[in-house]
Amino acid sequence: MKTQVGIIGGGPSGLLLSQLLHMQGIDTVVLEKRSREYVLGRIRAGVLEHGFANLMREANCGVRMDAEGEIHDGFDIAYDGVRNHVDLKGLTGGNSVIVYGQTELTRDLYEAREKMGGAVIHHAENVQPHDMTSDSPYLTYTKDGEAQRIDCDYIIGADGFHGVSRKSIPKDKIREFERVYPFGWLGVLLNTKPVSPELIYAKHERGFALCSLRSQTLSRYYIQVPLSGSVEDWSDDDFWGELKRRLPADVSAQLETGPSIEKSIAPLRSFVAEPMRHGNMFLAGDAAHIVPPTGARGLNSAASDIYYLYHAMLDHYKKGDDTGLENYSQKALARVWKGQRFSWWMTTLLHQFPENSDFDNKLQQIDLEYLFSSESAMKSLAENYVGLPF
Ligand code: RFL
Ligand code: PHB
Repeated sequence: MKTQVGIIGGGPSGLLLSQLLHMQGIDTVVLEKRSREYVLGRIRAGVLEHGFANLMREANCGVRMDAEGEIHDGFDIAYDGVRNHVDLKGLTGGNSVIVYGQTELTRDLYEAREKMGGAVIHHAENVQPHDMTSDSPYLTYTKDGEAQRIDCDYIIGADGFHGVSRKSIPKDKIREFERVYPFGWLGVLLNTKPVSPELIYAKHERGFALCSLRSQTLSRYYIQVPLSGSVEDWSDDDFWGELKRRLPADVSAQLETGPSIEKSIAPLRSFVAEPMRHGNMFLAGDAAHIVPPTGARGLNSAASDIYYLYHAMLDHYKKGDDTGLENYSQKALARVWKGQRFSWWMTTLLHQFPENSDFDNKLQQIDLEYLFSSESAMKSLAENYVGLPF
């Protein structure tokens, strides 16, 4: 088989790029290891920047997002039993975020790919990129026990943190930067009215908590947990007890609990691989960088990679101009690192770190007090949360 752009990974990054390029007449094939149902069963992001939303619209995938997604003009940070409001709209001069689940967004992308007859191959096993530094790179994989090969102009590694793309780059050609946090997030999803129409991030001495949502009938809650335990250690009742202890009393009193329909633990990690290109293979999204979810940057950072790659590919195929491809890694990384800084800062601000000294804890408290007392600090938070320009 032959294509112009061979994409490894059928998550939001790979699907969005495939859809955008196909609409411009550029041929792509997406190789996804898992089934569509499996990909859609992963409950992940919930908060989108407008830059991302615009890309979804440009990809002809924005109709349901615009109809069902919620515009959020602000959120709360609870600390010491008090809710402090972050007025995103006021602080950024009119910007906001959209609450629309990654599951729904991925479903929209799959449906759009299907409608256009886009090639998305599920259950592609043993995917491997080859000859990445040559002018004729290719992909091999196994499907239903048979070996397959796809020749392409370019390979896109959009196969997430555990994918094969980044790992196929020789160790001396890539540098990795990493911080692993000594805790994870235990998340539950349930069919109840959210405790608050807007998100609440809570700092508490027992650990961080987050009240989020997917819609006004679907709630998503998280608590910081040690990595030593497993999800089986947490009954729903244990979860509600712990969440209530960490929220301000008035919020806990209003919390509607119920049976969880999903429960999982996500470890927290900051990670960046540089450069995001090896010859004619380009990395995008979680394959190249991940953040702790605290600042809601992960999927949004993936979106800016796709924006840069999409325009670079357009320039190459439509104008014969390779400047965008040459500059892709540098340009993408400049924005990625700002997202990294913000996610690290918000994580550091709001979590309990078991190894912290009294001095560290005091500084954390002062950082929060300064934030709530300074409009400049609040503006900086808001500008990063709604997403820096592409
Ligand atoms: P994905 O979604 O991991 O998709 C990669 C795809 O590649 C497939 N794959 C392979 N395919 C073929 N061959 C192989 N060898 C392969 N190896 C893997 C996988 O099956 C998968 O389908 O990466 P992508 O597309 O770059 O998307 C990134 C986002 O998923 C991620 O950044 C966000 O979910 C992060 N995130 C959030 N981001 C936000 O912007 N806002 C949020 O509010 C937010 N909340 C979150 C989050 C992530 C979380 N977890 C669980 C990590 C909340 C949580 C709890
Ligand atoms: C979510 O709803 O899953 C979510 C929202 C905001 C975050 C992280 C996760 O910062």
